[in-house]
Amino acid sequence: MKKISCGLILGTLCCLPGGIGKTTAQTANQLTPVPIQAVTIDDAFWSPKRKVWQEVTIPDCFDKFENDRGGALNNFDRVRDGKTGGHAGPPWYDGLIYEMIRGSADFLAAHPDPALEKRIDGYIARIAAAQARDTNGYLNTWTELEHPDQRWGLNGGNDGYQHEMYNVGALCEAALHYYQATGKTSLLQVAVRLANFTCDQIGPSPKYELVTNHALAEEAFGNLYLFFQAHPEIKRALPVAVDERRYLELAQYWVEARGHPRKDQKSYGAYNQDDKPVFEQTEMEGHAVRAALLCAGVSELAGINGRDDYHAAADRLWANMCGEKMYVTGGIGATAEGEAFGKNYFLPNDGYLETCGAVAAGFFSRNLNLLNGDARYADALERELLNGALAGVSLAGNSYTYVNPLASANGNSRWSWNGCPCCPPMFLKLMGAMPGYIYAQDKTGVYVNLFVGSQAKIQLAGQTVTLKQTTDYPWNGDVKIEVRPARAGEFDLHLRIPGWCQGAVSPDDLYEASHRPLNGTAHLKVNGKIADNFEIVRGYATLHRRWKSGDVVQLTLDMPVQFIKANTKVEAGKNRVALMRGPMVYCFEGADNGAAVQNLVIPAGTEFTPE
Ligand code: FUB
Ligand code: ZN
Repeated sequence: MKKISCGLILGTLCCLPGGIGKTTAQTANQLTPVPIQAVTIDDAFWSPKRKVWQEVTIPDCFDKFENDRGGALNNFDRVRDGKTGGHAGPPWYDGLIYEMIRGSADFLAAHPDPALEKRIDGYIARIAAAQARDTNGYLNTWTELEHPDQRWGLNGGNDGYQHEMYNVGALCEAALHYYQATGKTSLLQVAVRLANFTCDQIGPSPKYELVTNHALAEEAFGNLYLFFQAHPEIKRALPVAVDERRYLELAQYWVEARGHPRKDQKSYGAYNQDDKPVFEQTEMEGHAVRAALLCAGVSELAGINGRDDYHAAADRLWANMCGEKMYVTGGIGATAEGEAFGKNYFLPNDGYLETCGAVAAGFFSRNLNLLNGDARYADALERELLNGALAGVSLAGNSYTYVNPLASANGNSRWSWNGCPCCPPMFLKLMGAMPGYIYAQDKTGVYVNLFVGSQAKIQLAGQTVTLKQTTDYPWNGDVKIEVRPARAGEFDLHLRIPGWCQGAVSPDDLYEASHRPLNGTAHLKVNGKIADNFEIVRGYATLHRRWKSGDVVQLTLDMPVQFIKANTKVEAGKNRVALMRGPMVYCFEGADNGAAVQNLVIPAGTEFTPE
């Protein structure tokens, strides 16, 4: 291996983060996603799983929601019919149905399924009928059925429990994703009516001064703004007025009013990331899902408003989450009490680690990857996709986890359904969205963030560039990318070099220091020849050349079995190692190891071989 200065290596990669910056509309290095609609997945690892999730998991969850405690969909019918009382499930059941629709919509976008689409259309008709009861478009079935005089938690209500803004946000996301999958605006109309009413009611005085009780709507309203900015024709075609700037203003209010006194709402303290202004927060605290979704929103909004205070808060909180409060699996939220983050480095092996936490952390990392154009955030996303979140659903696709401790001796196992079935919809949101996370782009190049067998058609520099990726990842590290521009042209191809495959890291980098530097290496060839003219920029091997159709890039990521040690400040990690190969964290199961699994000792010098 021949090293030269500034992290540039010939033949074999050894990456140092940092590098050349480019300026885009809002933030230097900002990337744009390549959407699901432009990507087709054909992959030995992911395709069979995605088939199970679409054909088994989605119907299984909808069936269970329909039948649980009187039925989540019946709540809408009861509102439509003017009934009172009898709400089934918790107040966030509306939101979970909307999340199911969002996740399903992304699967539909990749693989059309008329029966599933018809089923969702039926649900949308019931949701719209419930909304039609209220002249202002207000919709939150729990409040309407149980406490109609306590909207938004006012008049002695409990907004922390009612989840109204969470539900509104989930509705907006569902509507956008369903429109993008089907071209139908039925749910978008419902969402816009409720978003408009929310903007009428909530914000700086004289409106009700209320922040979200459970973050989610921050990012959703940011996305609603972006969508209508990009689609004025849809705005004009809707039978309801749209002023998208109001959605952005309210999303920003929800971020900026936290940690400040509000006339209509008591502070939720650290549990709801409300003890300090967001721009002064230095640690991820409180309910892990809420915290990570809030940060997903802050990072999304930073990409829209270009503001340094948003950007710095997102970067800082991510560094704390990944450097001091995250497990090797990507799990977050160590303590059952409050489903919350513990103190820095408090990472017991039987920690709580809700599936929703892994998903939310994945969304946060993904947004920072786009904001910063840096591969480390895609590493973190991949950690969730392949470990923290993936554990949440059985191979058969119809049983689920809520908590995912590293070690369990108490028969912790998957359930068929749960009193709070929040995790399966969150799982489907992440896995549904995954095809849109594989590639990204900026004005001059394409980024390969995930190694997934796939084909993408990307609009770049005035032409269509097709990339075809072939790989058996994560079981082996060979990735082949065929580059097919419509006509020969110059652009950059950026390939993520995963952190576990980087030979050198800076010891004072929090994230790297806690995810121990690994010694795997990566190798790169173009058209069969070892590449010697690339740079490592923000964790990507960047190839700049004049590409012609049929050019082939081969990336080989070594995958030795690695012993991972926790940061020495993690008490529970002392004298322990985790085993990883490539991006996968391995688990010893009682089924294979009997009682010995509680105290397995790996003799010095043990060599592992993959099987
Ligand atoms: O509050 C709604 C969901 O219930 C949260 O996201 C989960 O953590 C669970 O508390
Ligand atoms: Zn959950």
